[in-house]
Amino acid sequence: MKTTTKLYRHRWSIFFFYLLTSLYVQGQNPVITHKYTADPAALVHNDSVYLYTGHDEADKDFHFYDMKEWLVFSSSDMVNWKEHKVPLKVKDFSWAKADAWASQVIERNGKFYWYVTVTHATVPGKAIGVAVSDSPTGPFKDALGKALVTNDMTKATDISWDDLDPTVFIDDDGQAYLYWGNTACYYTRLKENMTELDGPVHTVDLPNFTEAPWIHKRGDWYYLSYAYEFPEKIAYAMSRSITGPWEYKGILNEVAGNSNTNHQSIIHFKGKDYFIYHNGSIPTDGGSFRRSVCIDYLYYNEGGTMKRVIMTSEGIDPAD
Ligand code: FUB
Repeated sequence: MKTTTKLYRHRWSIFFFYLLTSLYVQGQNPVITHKYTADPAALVHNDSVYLYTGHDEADKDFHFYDMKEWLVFSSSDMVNWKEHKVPLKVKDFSWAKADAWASQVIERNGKFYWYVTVTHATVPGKAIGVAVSDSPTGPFKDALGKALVTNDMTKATDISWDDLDPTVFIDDDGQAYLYWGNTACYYTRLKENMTELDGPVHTVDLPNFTEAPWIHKRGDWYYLSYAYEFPEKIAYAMSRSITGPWEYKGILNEVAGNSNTNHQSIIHFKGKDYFIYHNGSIPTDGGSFRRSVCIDYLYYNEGGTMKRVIMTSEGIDPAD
């Protein structure tokens, strides 16, 4: 074969190799790299996933949280994420003074309710607020003009930061529940309007509960996952009822590299299950106060228990 023909074929093979590799989109962890993102809460709505996060803005020499706003990203495959305009800030709550900490959005009757942690301006300690929007990407506005939960309403611990990390779940009969807490895990019912508590505040007894409760349901099982010990692992309990009794099932995820918090969100999307969390793995300044959201697969055992999550750098393939 002539040398020119060989060269010609060689060039075409290189061209096809690059074409094929560029068509194959692979995920990566962390999934967002241009900003530090923390405390993921994912919502599946109309064939898309909306990923709500906090925004870590601490300087690398500042060793605590600096969080003033929340962010929202959307995706139809969980690999390619579109960032939307900043949908909510601490300053949107006139009664709050700081700390856009962990949150969750849920949809009811075409409205999107965003339950957030902030520091209250006048009642000492953390508080839970709720914002509302007609769209999953906002704009959101304070739904109440005051806090939904303040530190003086809960008495299971003496600390002032036990009213944080809200998670919301609507049961099959339409009853909504709010879970939250730090060192004590609290829950109560919400009224149908989603902006008023409906009855007393209860506690759930869970081994080494730190914070970050997340409720999800699969089949007939309810799951309550949560941050366990400190530095945090994620553990979980299962129940046949949203109000318990909860049976502790063990560790679901190990300490997430280079971050003392882990904060999980669990969803089912397009036939697969996902474990969404944060770590401090962005080189070289990532860490406990400069965190980044990651996504890995979640698998169940027969009988409904969950397999230990394997955290990866590669992340997931595009969902289809
Ligand atoms: O992001 C601030 C706090 O760190 C959250 O509220 C906790 O869940 C932990 O991730």
